[in-house]
Amino acid sequence: MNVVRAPGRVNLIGEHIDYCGLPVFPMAIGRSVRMTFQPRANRETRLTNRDPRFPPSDFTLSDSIPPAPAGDWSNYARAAGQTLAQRFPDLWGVDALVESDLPIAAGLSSSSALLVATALAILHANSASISPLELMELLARGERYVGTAGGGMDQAIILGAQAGCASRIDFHPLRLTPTAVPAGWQFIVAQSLVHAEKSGAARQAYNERPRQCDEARRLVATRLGRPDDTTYAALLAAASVEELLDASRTLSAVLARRFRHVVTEGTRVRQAEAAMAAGELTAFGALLDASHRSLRDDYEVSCAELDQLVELAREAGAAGARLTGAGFGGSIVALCNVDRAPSVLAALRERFYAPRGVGGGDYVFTAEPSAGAEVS
Ligand code: NG1
Repeated sequence: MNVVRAPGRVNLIGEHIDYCGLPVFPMAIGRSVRMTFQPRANRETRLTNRDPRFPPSDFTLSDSIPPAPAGDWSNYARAAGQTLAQRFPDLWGVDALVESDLPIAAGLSSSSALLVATALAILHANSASISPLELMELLARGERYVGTAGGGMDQAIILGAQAGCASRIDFHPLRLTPTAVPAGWQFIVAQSLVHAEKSGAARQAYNERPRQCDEARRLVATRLGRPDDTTYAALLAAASVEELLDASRTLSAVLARRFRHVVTEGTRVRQAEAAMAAGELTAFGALLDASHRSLRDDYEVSCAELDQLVELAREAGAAGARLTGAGFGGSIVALCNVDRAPSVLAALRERFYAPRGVGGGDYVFTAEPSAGAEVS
């Protein structure tokens, strides 16, 4: 028997810009998906889950695995199986038992953690090897099997995180650059209790955003007389943020807002990485706040519960807070000095969870920068 542990992640800053090819700045957290597995001598894969909400599921590894009905948990494992079978033709399957202490649909990437865990179990069981960067890219494309048009952040950080660090992830080409999280900093995650089910209702709203960003980029590039700039990175290299925002005035109001989020969030990622390296907690917190406002007002992916949590965290002494992950529900991440963490946690329990009758629940917790996935 072997065990693979694939952590969840909290994105610190750089939200909804990975699919625009711009750098993001997440860290892996201590909570994870654990998969105990053993090889089979045929192409079947049989999954069971300790959580009774997720019934057993079987599939045959092939380069075209039929999906289970939309929303079925096994689709993330099927995505991993199909993706690997396309890359390695003769893989055998595994018997696997899944356990997790990662909340579901909470913006902490439980789904990508399951996908990564399945992929590592199948690779290990077959003694198949592949470079980490190739696997990250393969699995980022592979997760689109479930119907979301996501970027590559989650698979990259789940596989490539370093303990004690957040990582800047650059795309095209993919690379990870770690920065140590200062000892006195404490990140806190608080769930909004609104499920952000990307395989369900949030999918359409999520997928609409990459399309809008693409259209906005194309129109601005044309307007600037640079129709061959086919990426945000090229546009940002060619013009200042001010020039880009000026050129975006001709867009529809919605596209101009989406565009403004992408280019300003890109700037905040660089500033946040520098603030962390310099140990400037107040500056990092202010960037979290600015990111939240941008996601709420320009990108329109927040909701009343997330906004309230962000406010409460700040009132309780956090240096800053923002929604994290795709939004539409899910969680916030707040940053505070480690001494302040108990009072921020207590304030959120008392003022957000207790009035909803779940004050004693496990909905708010500290997030420690953790290592990426591993097989033991
Ligand atoms: P979550 O929070 O797991 O729904 C999604 C995308 C990311 C990124 C974020 C928003 C997937 C697997 N993940 O994350 O690539 O775009 O939204 O920043 O689609």
